[in-house]
Amino acid sequence: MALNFADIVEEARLSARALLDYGDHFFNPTVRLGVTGLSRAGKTVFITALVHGLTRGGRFPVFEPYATGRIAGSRLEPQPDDAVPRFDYENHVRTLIEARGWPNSTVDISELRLVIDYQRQNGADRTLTLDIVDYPGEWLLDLPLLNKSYEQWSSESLGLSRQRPRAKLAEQWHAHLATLNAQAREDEQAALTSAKLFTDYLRACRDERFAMSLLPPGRFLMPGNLAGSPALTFAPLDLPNEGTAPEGSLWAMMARRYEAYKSVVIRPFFRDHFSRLDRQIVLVDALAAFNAGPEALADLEAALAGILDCFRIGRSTILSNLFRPRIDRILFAATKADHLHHSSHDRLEAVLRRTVVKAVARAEYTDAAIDVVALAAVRATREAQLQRGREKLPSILGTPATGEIAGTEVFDGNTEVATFPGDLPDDPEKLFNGEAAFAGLSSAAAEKTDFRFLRFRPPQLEREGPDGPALPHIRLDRALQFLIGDRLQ
Ligand SMILES: Nc1nc2c(ncn2[C@@H]2O[C@H](COP(=O)(O)OP(=O)(O)OP(=O)(O)O)[C@@H](O)[C@H]2O)c(=O)[nH]1
Ligand SMILES: [Mg+2]
Repeated sequence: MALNFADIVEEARLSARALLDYGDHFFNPTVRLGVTGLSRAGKTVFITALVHGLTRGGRFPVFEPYATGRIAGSRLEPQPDDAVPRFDYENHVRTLIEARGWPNSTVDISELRLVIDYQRQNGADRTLTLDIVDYPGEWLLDLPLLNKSYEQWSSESLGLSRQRPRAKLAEQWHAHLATLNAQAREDEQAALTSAKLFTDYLRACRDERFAMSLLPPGRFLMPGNLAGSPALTFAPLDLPNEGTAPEGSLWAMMARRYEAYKSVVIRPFFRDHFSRLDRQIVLVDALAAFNAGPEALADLEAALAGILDCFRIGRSTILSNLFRPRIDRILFAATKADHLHHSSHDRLEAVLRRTVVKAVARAEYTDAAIDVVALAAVRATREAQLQRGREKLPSILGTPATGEIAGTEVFDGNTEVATFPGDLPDDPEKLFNGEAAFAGLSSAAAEKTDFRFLRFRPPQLEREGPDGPALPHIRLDRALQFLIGDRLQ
């Protein structure tokens, strides 16, 4: 690919940054861990539970350096980047443990530095600095746009919006689009209306009934301080297959703004954050897709392929080999596994593995090690057997959050109930066999769906030991072992 001027400037900046980081890492071994996932995937809860476990004596039998007693202690220290908000750890812990509530939604990037004192296997004392970076998965899914022209993006987005169940949600935007002539003079009002209707369509796709994942550009749904700016005031147009945008046309205006989005939003994210990560965990709320239906699961698969593409894109396109992204381990984690009986945990993992394996096969190559886990950063449930007629159903016990509904019952947030959330099939392939594979909210009434996952409150904890209560979890230690176990040898 020929480098343009923007890329060359970018390369110079990246090089300077990489040299600084290199010097730093040399004297002070550091792992920069990216934690990402689409909104509500469980990023904040994951980081809070991980840090709480490491600093306050969690139970991590599968995290080898910890289980064998080689970790002497972990503590928080001021983070290295002054311009990035600090992850609000203390508040999140208080909410989880004292208020038994889930932390509020977070929309920006944030960072936290954890320093781990440990003993090497040969007996020497060392420290490892773990910089944890929490950023929205929506930003990650923007990276592929770096390699796409406005025309390509336009035609792909339109194609997607004509498929089920998106087409129905895109009706208003499509109707407006049909009134536009891309070659006509540029028109601010047309751009504004188009961008608004396009954003409404993206928002409708994200609704829990549909739970679509692949919705770039990410900032359209979380604009932050860019709300209303031209870099966010564009939308796809129905364009001819050939030709270029006439000067002064609506087409040219949209294309210009699309390019502005790349330089104002995507490139800085790539340079300042993504390119500096060493390890990555991608949190996936597969249960939201099961709730919604087979189309949501197919969409999730496409989004995971898109995410893998990002890691490959980082390597193969922008800039020289020397300063390309250095992520060498990627963990895909299905979160909230505590909504399922343990007999289904391996099956949840199998579903995610099936999804990721296909995506890996499609990505031309990534030289990072990839693994998959089903986990619950905070386990909000216990297990029980429900007797229904002669059948014993593997169920879970928990306190549904205030206002959660099951059938005709509305929960008050204090009553513990046993529920049967639905069984995952032995063979994950069965879930992917087309539209009729299972019934979800996108096509069936709530009482007719195959899966129903209630939202539970965080667990009631017993106080124990000098460090206070440990948060129960599922397989969080396995995630830790894969993500940093090798750096603590
Ligand atoms: N039972 C259970 N629920 C969880 C767990 N992790 C997350 N949740 C639920 O998922 C919701 C979202 O979790 P967050 O950690 O806030 O997700 P996030 O990815 O940070 O979301 P945004 O900040 O909105 O992007 C929480 O409010 C909980 O309801 C878990 O381990 N167990
Ligand atoms: Mg969050």
